[in-house]
Amino acid sequence: MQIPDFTLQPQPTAEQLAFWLEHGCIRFRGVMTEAEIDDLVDAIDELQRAFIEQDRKTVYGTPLRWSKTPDGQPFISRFAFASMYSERIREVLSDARFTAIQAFFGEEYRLAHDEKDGVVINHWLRQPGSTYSRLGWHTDGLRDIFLGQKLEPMLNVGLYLTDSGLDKGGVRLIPGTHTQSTWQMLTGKLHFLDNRPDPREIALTARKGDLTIHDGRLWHRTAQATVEGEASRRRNLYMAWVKGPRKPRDPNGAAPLYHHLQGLVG
Ligand SMILES: O=C(O)CCC(=O)C(=O)O
Ligand SMILES: [Fe+2]
Repeated sequence: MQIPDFTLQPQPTAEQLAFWLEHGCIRFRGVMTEAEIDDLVDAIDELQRAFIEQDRKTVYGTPLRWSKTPDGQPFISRFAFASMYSERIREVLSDARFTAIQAFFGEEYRLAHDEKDGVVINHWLRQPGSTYSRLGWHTDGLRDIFLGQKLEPMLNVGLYLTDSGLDKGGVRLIPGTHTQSTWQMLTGKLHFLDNRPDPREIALTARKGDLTIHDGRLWHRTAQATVEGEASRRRNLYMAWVKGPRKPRDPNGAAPLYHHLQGLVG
C-alpha cells in the first residue's frame, strides 16, 4: 500500500475521506511553505533557548527529554505543551489550515493545548551516544489509560519541520488498526517495548511542510535512522485533537506513568 500525495483543501474530497476512514492515517503535501516552517522553527528554537537557560526539567509534569550533540551542545529531543509557553507557536497553530483538517474528524474536536501532552515537539538525531533515536510500538490514545482516564477519541496531527525520508527512520504504522477494540489496543503489542518491524507496517515518509493525521488507536512506532549525524536530523510537531470533557493538566503536576515506561526503554 502507498500513501497518496493528497493536497489539503477547505473541504475534503470523497477520495481523501474514504482513505482516512479506511486506514486511520493520511498525509497532505506542502501544507506550510518552507518560509513558514523556518519561522516556526525559529519560534521553537527561541523556546528551547529559554528552557535551556532555566535548566528546565518538566513542563506540566511532563519531563523534557534532553540530549546533547557530540560536541556537547544541549537540545531537547521531546518537549510537550509548547503552545502554552510560546505565543508565536500558538499563533501559527491557529491558522485556518489547521481548522480545515477538522472536516476529517468533526467540529466537536479541539486542539489540546493544555490537555494530554499538549503540543509536542520532537527532534530526532542519531549520533554516537544518543539515547533517544527510536520509539517502540504504541498507540497514542493509551496515554489516557495511563492518566487514569476513560479512553476518549483523539487524533494526532503532525507537522513536519524537516524532510523525513526513509533513511531518517521515522513513523512506521499498521494501517487500519484504528478500528481495533480497546482490548486489542491494550494487548496487541507491548507498548514501547517492542521495536521489531511488523510485516503489515508501512513507512510514513514526509517532506518539510507536510501535514499528517493519525488516529489515536493506530499502532505505530518510530524507526531508527539508518544514517547518523546531521543526515539523520528529523523534527516535527504534533497536535492532539480531542473531544469530550476538558481535562486540563496541572502546570505543577507529576509525570504520568507512561513517561516512566518510555523512560525505561528510551
Ligand atoms: O516520530 C514520530 O514522528 C512519532 C513519534 C510518536 O509517535 C510519539 O511521540 O508518540
Ligand atoms: Fe505516537
